[in-house]
Amino acid sequence: MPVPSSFNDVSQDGQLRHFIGWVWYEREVTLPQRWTQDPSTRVVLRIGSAHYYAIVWVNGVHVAEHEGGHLPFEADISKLVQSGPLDSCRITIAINNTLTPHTLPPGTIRYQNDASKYPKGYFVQDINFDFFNYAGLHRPVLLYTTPTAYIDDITINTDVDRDTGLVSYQISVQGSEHFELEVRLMDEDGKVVVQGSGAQGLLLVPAAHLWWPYLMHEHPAYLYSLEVRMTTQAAGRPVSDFYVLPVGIRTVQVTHNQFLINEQPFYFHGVNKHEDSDIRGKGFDWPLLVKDFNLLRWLGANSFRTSHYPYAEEVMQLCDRYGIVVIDECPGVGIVLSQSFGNESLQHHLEVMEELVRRDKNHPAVVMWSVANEPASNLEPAGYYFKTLITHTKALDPSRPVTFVTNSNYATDRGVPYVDVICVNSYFSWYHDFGHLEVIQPQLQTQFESWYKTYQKPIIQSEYGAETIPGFHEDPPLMFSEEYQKGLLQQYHLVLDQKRKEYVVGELIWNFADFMTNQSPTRAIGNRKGIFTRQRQPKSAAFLLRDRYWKLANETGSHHSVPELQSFGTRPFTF
Ligand code: BDP
Repeated sequence: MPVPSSFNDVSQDGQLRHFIGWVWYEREVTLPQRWTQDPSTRVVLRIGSAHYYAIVWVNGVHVAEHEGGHLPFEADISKLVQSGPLDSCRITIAINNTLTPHTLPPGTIRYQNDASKYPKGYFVQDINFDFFNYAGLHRPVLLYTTPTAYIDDITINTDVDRDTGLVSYQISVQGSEHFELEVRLMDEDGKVVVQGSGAQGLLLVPAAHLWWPYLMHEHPAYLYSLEVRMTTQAAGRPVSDFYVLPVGIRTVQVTHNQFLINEQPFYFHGVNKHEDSDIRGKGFDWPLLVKDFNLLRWLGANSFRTSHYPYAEEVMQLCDRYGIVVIDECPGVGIVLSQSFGNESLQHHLEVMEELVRRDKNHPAVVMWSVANEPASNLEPAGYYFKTLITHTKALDPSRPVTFVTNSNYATDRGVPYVDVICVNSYFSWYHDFGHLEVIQPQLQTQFESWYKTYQKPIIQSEYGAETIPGFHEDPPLMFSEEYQKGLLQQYHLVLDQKRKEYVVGELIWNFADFMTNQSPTRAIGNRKGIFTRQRQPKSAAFLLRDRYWKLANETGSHHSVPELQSFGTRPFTF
């Protein structure tokens, strides 16, 4: 089985596509002698994402267990590979993709016991989310080394005082009590602009270049490099570890009706995405990723939400580099069963937020955390659940606003009192009053006004859209045609154009591209609400949205003409 990839779509075996249970990956690798014979080398096995529950052995010895896909985990395997007679190392990973009411996302295994209808032992995996439950090793599995005394973590926070950038840092070192830390911040030309020392400190950057979103500034996404050098002694020998972290200096604030980046109002005009493509499913793929970024640029999108789970770290790195603003969502999607609001689920959800914040806290592109999508937030236990979850997330990262995405009624939602920005999904004239584009304007106005009157918080239209089969044309528009998708978007835009002058701070289309789902009578081979097909070709609505986004960019940011050059090629990709 290729890695990284979902296992579901690479074979001709229908049973494997729908398989639920344990799958096993195994690979034998030969390690360099330096790794196996030098006890001052620490050897680490890192798994980028294993969906869903993973147990890992090295040379038959249990080294790690991890619950949850979409986030990395590691095991220190130095002792194992340094004690054996061999330079080889057998890595075995067992993965189980079963979802239960206490996993994230939750699911239920339903046994079909009626022997007159189903074979013996028949069961299905029920889920309450609308994407295919791809599984396997979705991201790279890596072996890497550090010295036994090493830089374990760095936390950066940035602020701005007039034209001075403030970069505070905190560095944690493992494996040594006595060490020295030197810190240098370099600009994009490689010039050292400020230096520091010690495990924590504040760097003052005179005449700082701020990190600006794409289309908001003529030089967006300015990144400094923080170089951290740790030196210490081990067994009488000098040891050093060195780490370079891109740093964007920017601020984020939320008022009662604005989302501010560097104290300027920011309007999200972007997309919701999925990690999804033909054959590889949710498997990480560089060409696909770069293509998607080129499409974002073509579209004039300045943002996206990582619906409905954390995306690969490489995605976040490109967002930093190109100024694409991110609402970073955890896999809290489809929390609708009352059992999923209990302590066991909450505890796991808190841990997932810890893992997510630890992984993504230093990305300037990440401006807000989303702890869930469309939970049953009207249920009684949802109040305590979201209060605890959001308070915890704010304690982990006091520098960013927190939200979750709701589709509940404004009058009964028990989670929204705790969010900083209200994110609302609605599907007027699609799931309700289907076929009636004329109801969109009054219904959307009522939606925005009700939420704002109740909470006086800024609002993002975090999803809206229509299923569209490319090549279906109907005028007057009929559902599923390209004209209907365009018509629906235009009706939403009329209201958004009024309300963005007041308190609506963003619009994110559902969805960037068509994506795979479970089979159902309402899904014609997956969800077709993409403005691009699954193969990343535009439907008519993509051109409509492109005109709109470039106009919005010109109104709210610096001036741009729709680029002739439709790719990020003006700045070379170097990794
Ligand atoms: C929303 C969900 C999203 C779905 C979308 C749809 O947040 O995951 O794919 O509806 O039905 O409710 O297309």
